[in-house]
Amino acid sequence: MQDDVANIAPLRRQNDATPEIHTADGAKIIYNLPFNDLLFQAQTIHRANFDPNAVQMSRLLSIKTGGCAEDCGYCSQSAHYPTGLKASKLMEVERVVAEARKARDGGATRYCMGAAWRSPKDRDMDAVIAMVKGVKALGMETCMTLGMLTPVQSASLAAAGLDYYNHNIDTSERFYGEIITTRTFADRLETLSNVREAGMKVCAGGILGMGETVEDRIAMLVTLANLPTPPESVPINMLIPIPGSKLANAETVDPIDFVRMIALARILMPKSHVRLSAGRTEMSDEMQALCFFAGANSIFIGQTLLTADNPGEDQDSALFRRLGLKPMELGSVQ
Ligand code: SAM
Ligand code: DTB
Ligand code: SF4
Repeated sequence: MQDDVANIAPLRRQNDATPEIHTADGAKIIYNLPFNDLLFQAQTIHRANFDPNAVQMSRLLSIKTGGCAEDCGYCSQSAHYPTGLKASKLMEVERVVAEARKARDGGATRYCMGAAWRSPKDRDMDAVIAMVKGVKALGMETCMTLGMLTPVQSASLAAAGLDYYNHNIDTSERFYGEIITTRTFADRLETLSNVREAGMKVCAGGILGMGETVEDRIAMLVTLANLPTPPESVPINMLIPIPGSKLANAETVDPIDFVRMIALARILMPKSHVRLSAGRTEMSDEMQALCFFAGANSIFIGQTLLTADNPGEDQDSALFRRLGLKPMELGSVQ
């Protein structure tokens, strides 16, 4: 079995000038392996690349909430849907840095700042650059997600010391237009390329549970794995249904299918951090344990994501104790 799988998806050497190209058909064969074979394969690859018991912990802050011009059907922050969320202005730099300090003292090694923008306005750049510098000075890794970026904006964030930029492709190219109409899948890829060109690390993933097919989910991972350099971080979100949004009543994802996707992400992108992102409040400890076994090795900690709930610290430390997991030290891998 091992050899068969290795033939379908040879371990690509990342950053190689001639990387293996993954095909949707090959990825589908892996996805449909007997569950035990799939998990064994994923765990074997995981162990070859990471400490299997270490999980990276990031903390999120919404630095600018709500009132977004985009019409993303899953989002609480889109102005196109009556989600009841109150919009607010860009936070002050000092407040952001103070929140980051608290997160660092609570064990987070990376601070992720998110803004409900289609893209940053030039007048906002000085403030976000000051935030990057202030958070970096605390000794944390920095990540931002601000919407689409031009090459110039990407370069100035990189120069300020921004380590990661999060920009999700969310789903397959085929299904994208069902979820978002105010921008295209190609727009997303263009920003990812601008971010990469500017020398930042890329965080890009998507959401499961928006009414997409299994083929759409696989196509999303194949797109990410086939980028010239795959993302260093791949967040896999389970849709948090937002009342009032277009996807308020979307059908939930089968937990076994979700775990299969984590395993596929681990196999297609052996050296990337696979992040078990939104939706953990609805996952049992057992489901999360299977996700970690399948290769997930990063989570968001803290009571709130951007606007929605996340398991709090007490719950996560109990889970980590039950599973013998430990926080990943900064700089231990990658
Ligand atoms: N405005 C920026 C953008 O769209 O790139 C950054 C913030 S946006 C909220 C970041 C990501 O969060 C989205 O790309 C999406 O993948 C995820 N997300 C948003 N709402 C979600 C929800 N209700 N459930 C799961 N994931 C969600
Ligand atoms: C990602 O993929 N998930 C995070 C982060 N990147 C920015 C955001 C999840 C948001 C969940 C919904 C909310 O809190 O509003
Ligand atoms: Fe705006 Fe981002 Fe939400 Fe889309 S996902 S509505 S771009 S905040």
